[in-house]
Amino acid sequence: MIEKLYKLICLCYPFWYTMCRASITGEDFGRDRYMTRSILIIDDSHQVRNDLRDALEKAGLFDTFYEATDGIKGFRTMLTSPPDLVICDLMMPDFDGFKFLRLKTARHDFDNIPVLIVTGRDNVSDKIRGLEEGAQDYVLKPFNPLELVARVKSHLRIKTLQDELRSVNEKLETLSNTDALTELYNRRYFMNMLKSEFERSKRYNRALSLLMIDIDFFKSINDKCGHLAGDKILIIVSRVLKTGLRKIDTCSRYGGDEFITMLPETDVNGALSVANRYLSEMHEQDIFDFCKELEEITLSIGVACLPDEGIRTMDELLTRVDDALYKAKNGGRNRVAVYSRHR
Ligand code: GH3
Ligand code: MG
Repeated sequence: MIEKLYKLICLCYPFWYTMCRASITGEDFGRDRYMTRSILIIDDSHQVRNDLRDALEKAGLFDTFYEATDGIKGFRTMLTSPPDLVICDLMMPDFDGFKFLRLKTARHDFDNIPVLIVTGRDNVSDKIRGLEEGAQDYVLKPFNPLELVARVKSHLRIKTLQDELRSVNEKLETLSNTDALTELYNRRYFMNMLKSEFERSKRYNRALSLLMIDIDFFKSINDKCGHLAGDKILIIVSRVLKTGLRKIDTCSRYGGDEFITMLPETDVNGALSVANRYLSEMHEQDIFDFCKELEEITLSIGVACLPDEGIRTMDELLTRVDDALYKAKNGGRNRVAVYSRHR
């Protein structure tokens, strides 16, 4: 509940701040931001395109103007240069505004681009249809330039807020999946990824390997060199663990000084080569600068792999990789051990 409230405050803050700033300073909210904006005007009449452009240029709202003479040409322009706003006529000879709206609505990456219809057709059913097909607003020809500019400003203002919301959401999502100290994925994210990879591997009998990695004697590293040095070592280990992995691999901080790497489409030989690379890379790390009492940091690594008929659930796979890690620890540390049913 508290976490939800916190997220809500984080999400609303940019809106609240921008609104308050505008009302306190009397600043024309968003005017500066409009300066690097682009607009696409779709109309078969050269005269109307010019009039629209004139009105908007005078208001200084956009610095790039794209023009198209029908809906399909407009859509093609949008694909190569997505604008901040579209003004679109309804009735055009080859490809009308309704068809344009349908194409645009099918592309979710264009959801944040508002469309303002400017048309001579003053009947209610066309207005309703245009709005239902995805337009945000409606202006009749001959248009009043001041009204047009006011409406465009209003839609740009909403777009700015929506863009800010989207960016805050993306940042929140990244934060909620990331371990703050090491910037690796956190355990929650890892478990979600493992769930789907485990299902895929079981269903299609594909190889899947897990590496559970634990720093040797980390507690005594903290004791000897201090907690800050311990944190730096966690960061160094994380860098080693994620370097050289493929895009489909996932490495995360599992908790404390424990890490886990998932290698889809990788059998035991592939997993062993990654694990041995980890050991030798750790051997190369220079930690003298922040922990003079230590000669080197070593890791113990457990490996468990699918397909394995003895493993039916994801938890069983995690238990096996944990068993393998303990085998590596008990075997003397600074080594790799593979889970085997025949111990
Ligand atoms: P072993 O070789 O058996 O793994 O011994 P160990 O000392 O590494 O194992 P143990 O689990 O006893 O110690 C883990 C330590 O990691 C204890 C805890 O204080 C420390 N630790 C956990 N999280 C952090 C952290 O974020 N920063 C630092 N500096 N230390 C941490
Ligand atoms: Mg440890």
